[in-house]
Formats: sequence, structure tokens, C-alpha cells
Amino acid sequence: MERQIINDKAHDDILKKKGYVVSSFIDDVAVAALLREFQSLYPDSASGFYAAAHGERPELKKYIYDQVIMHFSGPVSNLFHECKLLGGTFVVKYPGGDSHLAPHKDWSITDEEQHLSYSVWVPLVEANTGNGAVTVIPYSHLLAQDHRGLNIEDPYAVMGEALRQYMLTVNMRPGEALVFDTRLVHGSEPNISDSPRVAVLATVVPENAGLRFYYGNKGLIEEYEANIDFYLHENILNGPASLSKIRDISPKPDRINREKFDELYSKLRIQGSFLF
Ligand SMILES: O=C(O)CCC(=O)C(=O)O
Repeated sequence: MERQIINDKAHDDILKKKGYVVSSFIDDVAVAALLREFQSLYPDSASGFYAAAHGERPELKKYIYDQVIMHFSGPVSNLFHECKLLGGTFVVKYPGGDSHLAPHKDWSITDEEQHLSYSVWVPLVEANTGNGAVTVIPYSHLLAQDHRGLNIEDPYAVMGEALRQYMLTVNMRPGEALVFDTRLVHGSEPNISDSPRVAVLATVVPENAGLRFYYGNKGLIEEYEANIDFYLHENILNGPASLSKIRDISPKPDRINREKFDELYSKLRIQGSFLF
């Protein structure tokens, strides 16, 4: 039987079935405190989509991580069942048409044959169709399984436009959490409002899950044993650094494409008899 992730059994069932669930998470005080932090760290307006974890200065990354831990630790213990929080960062969408984020899956950071990992997306302002709320393809976590990471082509991102017809917008109130399986195809629409859409993106894994780093190199996928310090202190865009390699994995030859996606997805719809 699949391991319980969310304490509320009904929500846990939805997460397993659809690949995502929305729950109440942090209170208004925590929302306001995190928003203030964001505004004082990033007082200037910018454009496009910005994730503070990508290529940010290590001390700033660590500072944001500490703020997220401070405000999320209690709520994570309330919401999740025997899981640990791996920190998080601000994900911001500034006003303008260039902030669309193509459908993609998040990197695999565990050996998914043993343990899955979960993204926790928490808007600090109302998130809706007009300001770049997250969009998801329900049930897509059950489609072709693969390893995801640096230098590994994400076929879902490549199919971007073709997948847009399947995506549902998740409208959310500030402080709610969208918890999703990192294998779920998700993205977000442009922010066509007048103000930045500020959110926090954190990651949660089962308490006993070891971390991994997957790296595409010369046609193979290298699997490394990783740890939180690596994800926190290294510039992960530079590769595995001093991590120990576990094995080489051959990518699956039948990688997903548009036809395969349509075929798999219609099979899933029939099997699961879900409404879309
Ligand atoms: O904040 C968003 O618009 C989505 C973020 C996201 O999907 C990601 O960083 O993987």
C-alpha cells in the first residue's frame, strides 16, 4: 500500500488519485511576514518569472530558506504525516506577458521506486487566472515514469503548447497550500495583472527518504546520493560537484511525445473514469 503523506485521509486520497490537493496551510500573520520579507529583499520591480533558488547568492538563498523553515515547520507537521520539510524559496511572477511557465514536471530528488517527493506551492497573494496561478494536468503523475533533473530533457516542457488544452487553473487564497506530486505536469499562465504574484515553493519528502540528484551526461542519467546541504549551499546548476555516484541509468527509449501523451491520457481517463 502507498504510504500516507497527508494526515487528513480524504486529502491524502485526492493527492494519490489526482496528483494534487489544496489545503489550508499558514495563517494571515505568516502570510504577511513572508510577504514583507519578500518586499524588503526584492524592492525593485522586474519582469518574467523569478525563482530565488536558481543561481541566487548562497547567503541569500540560506536566509530565505531559514524564513521559510520558520513559518512552514509547524504547518508542515500539522498537514503532513511523518514527512520532512527541505526548505523553500520565493517564486514570483512579475506583471507582463512574458511570464508564462511551460508545462513541466519537477526534478526527481528521491529514488521514486522507494519514496516520492512533494512540492508545496503557497501564494502570498490571491492567485487566479489573471495573475499567473498554477495550472495542472490532473492524473498526469501516473503517466510515463522517468528520472528528471539537470541536463535531462523534460519532454513535457518540450510539448508545452500542445499540453495547454489539458491544463486546469488552480485558483487559491493567500496562505493555502497546493501540494502536488513532483511527477505531476504543471506550469503557470502569464501575470496580466498590475502587481507581482508572490508565492513560496517548498519541498517535502517522507521522513526516512534519502535524497538523490539526477544528472544527464553523455546520453546516460547519472544517479548521485545527495543531501540537503548540497541542494542548499551548492550551485546545483553546476552539476553534481563532490556527490557520490550510485549508478548510470539508460533513459527509456520510448520517451513521451504528443501522440503518446494523448494515447496514455485517454487510457487513464477510461481506466479511472474521471471527469475532467
Ligand atoms: O510559481 C509558479 O508559477 C510555478 C512554479 C513552478 O512550477 C516551478 O518552479 O517548478
